[in-house]
Amino acid sequence: MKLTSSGALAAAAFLAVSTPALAHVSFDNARTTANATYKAVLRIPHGCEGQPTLKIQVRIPEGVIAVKPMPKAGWTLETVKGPYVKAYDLSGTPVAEGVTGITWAGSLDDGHYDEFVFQARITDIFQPGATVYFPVIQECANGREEWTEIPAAGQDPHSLKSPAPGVTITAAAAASAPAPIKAGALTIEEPWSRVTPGGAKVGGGYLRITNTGSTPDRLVGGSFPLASRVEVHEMSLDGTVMRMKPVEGGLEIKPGETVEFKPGGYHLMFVDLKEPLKEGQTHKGTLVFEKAGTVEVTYPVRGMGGQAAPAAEHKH
Ligand SMILES: [Cu+2]
Repeated sequence: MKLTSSGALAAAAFLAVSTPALAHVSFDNARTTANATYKAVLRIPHGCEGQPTLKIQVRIPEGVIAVKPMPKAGWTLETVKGPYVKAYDLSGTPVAEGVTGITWAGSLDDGHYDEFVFQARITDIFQPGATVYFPVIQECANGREEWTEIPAAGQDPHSLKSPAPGVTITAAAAASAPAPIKAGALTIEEPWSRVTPGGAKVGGGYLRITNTGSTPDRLVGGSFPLASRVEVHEMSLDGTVMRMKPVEGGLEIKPGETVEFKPGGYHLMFVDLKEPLKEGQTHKGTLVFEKAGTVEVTYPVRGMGGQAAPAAEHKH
């Protein structure tokens, strides 16, 4: 946003912190998975300092393909096409060019709100946890707002005055979770493991175990194909440092209780890894319970993005 006085700046900064969705151009649904069609609904909440909006221009970033804007009554629609930096696979067909820009031209009063829609396929050059930014230029009768700022690595997007609207990529596995595993009175859900940096000797296993029965059970061990053994670990605070240690005698799962294994909490430790765990792999291991016995569990390996745990987690 363009601002004219320090008073306005302070007020706008406050507004941006408390109600960013009202102040900024943004997407209605700012989460999607890679390699799926994303319906982008761009919200234009106001004009430029009281002026009506006459044009909305969206720049399509590299790695976003098969873009189709939706025509809008009362607005003319134009697209710019061009070559991509590289060819992308679209259901088995390589595509090397496509829409790189969209312009809607019409008029939208400053006191009104409107939405502009396009669909696009965000390719898997974007990892889960990444945000894909679509710079937008809003032209008005008497000037323009440039929603083109992209946060640097580690920078809080809320600290930007005119951030480009972004959509965050979520892990596909989370969007289409596999069926829960049933073993006796236990239900095991959403197992996953995390990529390990080269040379790491341990990996982590995460999932959720619910005891639907009326007696306690106990997780006493397990197996993982690339590890020499599997331990159940918990995190605890040692002074100011989080450390992990094996749970002695196995972990009790009480009747009616759900135990969450997650980065920074209880986790399965795959000890003495023979090779690193890579994104996209799946590994079939087992969990061993006192009552429910041996249960087969398949762990998809996911990236670090959005799931990063404190580095201390892997210090024994
Ligand atoms: Cu551990």
